Amino acid sequence: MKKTLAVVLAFVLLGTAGGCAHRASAPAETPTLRSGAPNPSPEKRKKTIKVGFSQTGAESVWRVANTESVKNALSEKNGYELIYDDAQQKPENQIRAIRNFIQQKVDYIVLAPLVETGWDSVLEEARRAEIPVIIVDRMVRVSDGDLYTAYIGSNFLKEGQTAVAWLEGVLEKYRRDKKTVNIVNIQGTIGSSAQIGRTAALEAGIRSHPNWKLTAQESGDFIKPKAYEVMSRILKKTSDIDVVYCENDSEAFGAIKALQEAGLKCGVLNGGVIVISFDATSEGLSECLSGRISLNVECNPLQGPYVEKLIRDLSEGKSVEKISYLEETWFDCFTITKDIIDKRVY
Ligand code: GZL
Repeated sequence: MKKTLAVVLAFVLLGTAGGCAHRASAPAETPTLRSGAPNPSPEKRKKTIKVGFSQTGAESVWRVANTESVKNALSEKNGYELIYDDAQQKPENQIRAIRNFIQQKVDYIVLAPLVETGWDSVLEEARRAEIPVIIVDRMVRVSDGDLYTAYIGSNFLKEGQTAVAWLEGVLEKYRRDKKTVNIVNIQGTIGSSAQIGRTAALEAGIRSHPNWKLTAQESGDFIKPKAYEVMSRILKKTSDIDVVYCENDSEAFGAIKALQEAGLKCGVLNGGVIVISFDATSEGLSECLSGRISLNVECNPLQGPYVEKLIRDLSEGKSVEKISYLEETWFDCFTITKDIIDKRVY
């Protein structure tokens, strides 16, 4: 059963009255996970739990926040021995790291998979070694769902659908819903769940709006320099662009640099190109406050406490949810405030 975690932490960050935050709806029956739930003090725990954590790399501010969240939760003072591996954006490094964790006889493996495919055999090795695997952030596509014990991350398709619904509304508000809308899609790392979901939502939106045209689509690999290079190349061919749909903040920063160098304004409030982004990092929200980013859909990297709870429950023999999504919200240039940004932790 899929479950959306009502993340109390997010409520604290965003505030409620006057927060102007838009709350992605969580099913009413979703229990609210008490963030900061008291960890059993190590002396109460029989033994230290040894965890191997394979992370994609450090490609974005989001990723650094995600790493810190997991490291802080699986800390020595919380009763864990964490073996961390940075794969430098190479899936083969993640496979090597998982094999290394198995040799070191860890109790649990946490995997943030760079891309969705290619995991069956190494996860089978972990299963044979009877080491539970928890998938975080992006998802794996495997032949046997029992190759991992639990997943906790984001619903990337829903993030993209939020962006498309917002775009429909803003085009109508500015009476641009009947004219041709030229859209550039700067995709994330091809084959990653975040890219697959966010791209799929945009492509579905384009299919359902005959006046929406996909002018260009290319990967910026979730990093600023690549997005800058891609956007600059596209601008050499055309500047008749209405929307740039970037699949994370780092890409949006690169695209905005290129758009400004081409003499184009950014932001619907500035009468310019509508730049859409994902992650809602503090820097990304500052770009929203300036109006250069028109919409920023949150992708919550603060997964550490929920991973720790999963491991704690498993180590106490409790059953756990197979699939859990963190609750996420969105911000736009019309409602973002400095107060909201000041409360963000990443
Ligand atoms: C999303 C995550 C993506 C972020 C990017 O959960 O996988 O990877 O959106 C990051 O910033 O690089």
